[in-house]
Amino acid sequence: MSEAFPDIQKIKYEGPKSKNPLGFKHYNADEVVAGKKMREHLRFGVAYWHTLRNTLADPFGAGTSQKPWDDGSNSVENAKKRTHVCFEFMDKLGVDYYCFHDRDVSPECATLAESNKAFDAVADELEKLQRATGKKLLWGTACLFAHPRYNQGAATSPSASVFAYAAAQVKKALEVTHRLGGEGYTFWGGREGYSTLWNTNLKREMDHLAAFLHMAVDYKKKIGFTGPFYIEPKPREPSTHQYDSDSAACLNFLRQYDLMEHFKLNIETNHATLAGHTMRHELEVALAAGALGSIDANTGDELIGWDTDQFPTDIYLTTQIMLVLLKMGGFTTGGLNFDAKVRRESFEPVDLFHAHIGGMDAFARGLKIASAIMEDGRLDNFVKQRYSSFDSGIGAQIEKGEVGFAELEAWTLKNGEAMIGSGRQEMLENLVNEFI
Ligand code: XLS
Ligand code: NI
Ligand code: NI
Repeated sequence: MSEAFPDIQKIKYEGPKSKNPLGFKHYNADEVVAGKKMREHLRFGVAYWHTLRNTLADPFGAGTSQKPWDDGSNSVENAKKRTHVCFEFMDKLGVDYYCFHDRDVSPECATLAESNKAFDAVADELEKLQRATGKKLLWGTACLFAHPRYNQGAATSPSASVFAYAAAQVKKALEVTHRLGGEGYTFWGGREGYSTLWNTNLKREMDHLAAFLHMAVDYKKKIGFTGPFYIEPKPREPSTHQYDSDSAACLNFLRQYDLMEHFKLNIETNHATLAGHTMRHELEVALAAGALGSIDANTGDELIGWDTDQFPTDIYLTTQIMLVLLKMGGFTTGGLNFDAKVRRESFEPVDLFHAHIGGMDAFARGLKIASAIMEDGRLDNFVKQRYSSFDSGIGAQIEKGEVGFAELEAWTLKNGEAMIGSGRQEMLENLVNEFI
């Protein structure tokens, strides 16, 4: 097969002074930062659905994306051709991972049996390509939101036959993910929510979603898939309300239905902001519960307000993300999957390179900055100091559970008015800016 990007060579690290839009200024895969190679910290992934399949249509107009290698058909032949394009792209970019939905890589056919057959044929091709290149599947997933049968949800559909179809689809997607050595498997509940409460039995739908996830856990054990399951929170769009609305809602759901040990979260920036949170907030909430698994790296547009899935270029954002990741000790099975698409106005194949290079450079800078902030230690020390009244005396007794209200009343009567120091927000914001 001829190359899809014949004019583009392997992207190289050229350093911060380079003016080449097709060179890395900061991402230097094998450079060691904070004790590990950049590629090991960052574990970038290409999102098949955006990079290979997104036509860049929007609610007001048709797609603009130019994909000269793609004949636009739903054939298995065309699907196989795309797998080669994906691997050429990853190779030229120097990205080690990719992620897909079943229906991104292979077509939805007239029957489930035919769709499964097509999926197997494309998986054969993916397996060969993985073997030849050493590239890996970060996670797989099933598309349970695009087909018209899922218009009222999949696991939360009011129709038992839709629930069954979705289960069959996830079963197959799990098998293929397992076969391809996928490091994890993601559940994003696209339409698992409601459009109106007037027709919805919320309790029953949430019970069904939990039953579905328990079945997935059982099946995972049955086939010997050991990677984690991820839930990807998002508050709405396309549903009015999605049950997995944010990190806290997901964690509560997992605990309520006894699923906590089987799931981690896959946090996406644009979903965090749609939920009215910062990315940092969502990450910290997941981390505090020991459930931060992976990241969908993108960013939204404050003015448009949808899930615009833009490539992340904001160094302040990437610095915060990398600070949380370093605090966690880095990814295990997760990575930074670019769940992002180029703008409708950026329709040429080369734009896909510019977009990913920019995202990778932004995270490389975020990593270096976060590592420098940690090495400097002042920020960390300030936070430690801020809580130091709990390190000894009455504070330590509170943390150890040795005292109750009566003891604290006696202590306060004896010690008088409480003491608290300044939070120093502005000083700390300035400190962080020293490094950016
Ligand atoms: C959509 C989601 C989706 C998931 C995978 O908003 O981000 O792309 O990551 O199903
Ligand atoms: Ni996503
Ligand atoms: Ni998204």
